[in-house]
Amino acid sequence: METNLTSNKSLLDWLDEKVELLKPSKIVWIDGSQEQIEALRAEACSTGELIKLNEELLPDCYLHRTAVNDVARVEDRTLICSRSEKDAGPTNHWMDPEKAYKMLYDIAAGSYEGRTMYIIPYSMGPVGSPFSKIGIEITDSIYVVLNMCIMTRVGKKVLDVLGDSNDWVRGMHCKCDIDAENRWICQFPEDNTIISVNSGYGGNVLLGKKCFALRIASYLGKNEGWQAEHMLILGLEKPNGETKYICAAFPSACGKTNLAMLIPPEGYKKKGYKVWCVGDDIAWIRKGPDGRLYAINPENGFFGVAPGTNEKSNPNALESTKKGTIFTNVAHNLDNNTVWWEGLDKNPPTNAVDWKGNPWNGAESEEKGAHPNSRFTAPAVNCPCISSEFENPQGVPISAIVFGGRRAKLTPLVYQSKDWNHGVFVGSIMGSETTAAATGAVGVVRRDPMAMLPFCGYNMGDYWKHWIEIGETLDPDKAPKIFNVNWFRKDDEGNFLWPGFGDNLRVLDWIIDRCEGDVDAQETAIGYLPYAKDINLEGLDMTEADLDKILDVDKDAWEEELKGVDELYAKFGDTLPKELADELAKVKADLEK
Ligand code: OXD
Ligand code: MN
Repeated sequence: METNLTSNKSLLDWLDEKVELLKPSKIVWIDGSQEQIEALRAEACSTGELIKLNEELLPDCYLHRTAVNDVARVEDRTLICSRSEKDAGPTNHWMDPEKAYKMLYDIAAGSYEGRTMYIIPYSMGPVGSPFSKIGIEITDSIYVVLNMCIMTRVGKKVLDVLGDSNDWVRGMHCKCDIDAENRWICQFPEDNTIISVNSGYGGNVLLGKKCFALRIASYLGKNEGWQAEHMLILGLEKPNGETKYICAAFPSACGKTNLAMLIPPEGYKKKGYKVWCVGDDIAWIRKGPDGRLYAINPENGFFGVAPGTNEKSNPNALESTKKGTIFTNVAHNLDNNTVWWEGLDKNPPTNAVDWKGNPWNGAESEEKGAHPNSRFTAPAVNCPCISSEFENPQGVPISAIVFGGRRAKLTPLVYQSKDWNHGVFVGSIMGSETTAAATGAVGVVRRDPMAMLPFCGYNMGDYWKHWIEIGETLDPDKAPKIFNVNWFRKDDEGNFLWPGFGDNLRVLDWIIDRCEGDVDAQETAIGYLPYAKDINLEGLDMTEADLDKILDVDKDAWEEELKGVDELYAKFGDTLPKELADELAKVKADLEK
């Protein structure tokens, strides 16, 4: 065994067990040094696991292709293995932990033979911050190591902070044979443990991200009095230099990265508005000494959806991918050794290789060059609008929490909840059309409470209760105000009714004005809606009458929608918090008025 980087007994004992089980031919501790990263990149290129891209155009950037059967999260094979099935709740897939360990150990046994076991010590959150948590991931994939080195803070410094503590999340990843029939992503919240087998797709194997920072962390947060949420964090700087922070939860592939890095429309830019990105996917939130809620982004990079990212939709994300980035399942332009994806520009390469590894001519082919869920893994420091508070160990104070989904009909552009508990209700009834980020049908509406459906590590009824209890500890004047947005309303011909992207700042502007008490709103059964005159349309080819079309509350359609909520709530039985049942009854009664 290579020299240990720590003398932590709980860790060394755990590693001994895993070596015995997995039988690696070699063991490598990831120390976080640039030399080690370089050596691993070179090794991965020599085996074809990575392709080095054009050093002048894309310095330190690489391309990777996953197996064709392994391109997204697999929700039906993602299990919460709590001792009691009820603790996983009706919206998670559950397996008895004893049975799950046996199944997984049988699959994993001997699977590192002839391979190297990499030991990755990583911190979610700035190393040593009171918000942060430590994990150890073992893996037989260099791709995983190099992605973790971008997405998290990695290396010896993490072990130094860990010291002798037993408070760390155990993560075991085994590629095995990438066999879809034996693919499992298992969380054992009561054991601080994650086991992932037979996958090489980021969301299933970068264990710091969904598995730890959401599933395990949501459970830790419930027990320790804080929250782990599927939320971006952005700072909106006003012309007077003041910055207000907003957390926003949208389901996967619904534009969190775009909103987090938004470029203000011309008129706003001229006045001095700026948007600063603290995080694009995950927020850990806890009460600060002044009684307000503070959030950190536990990640250190962006694992963003490539298709649709371009100079117009998200120049900051595009810029973030220009160095030190790993691209996964995009098209490879052989003429200049760069990458391409649908929606990057109007000039697909003609001499290229598609995401499956086949020759591809973008001018002629009917097939896509990049997979719809192809990704870039980019260091956060590359982002031109990264917030000065990104590394702040105390986090940033939150003024507003925003929920949202992808809904062609029904949900207005924006509305505000009436108070905290009503806001929790608004989050709990979120529905969104499904995307390519998970396997399964795309474009069907499903209920996705707080965008946490695939990520809540325990019973969602208890999770809602936790939200309500957090609210009870907050002085209402200091609690963030809660909103819902929908950028995706369409007319009957399928055209979007709101321009989206940078123009979403117009809605954020209204949200902050509401938080400051600077603007009135109309009270409706579902919440407070803006008056059309209060959304700034300057520079847009849109009238107040156009806006009114997406600031409506259609009573019949909402009554239909609430039937879906009845069905969702009914699944929870006695774990449904009474407060939410009351909120639902109130909205129904108000719709009748
Ligand atoms: C993601 C996801 O990768 O939500 O962030 O799937
Ligand atoms: Mn996500």
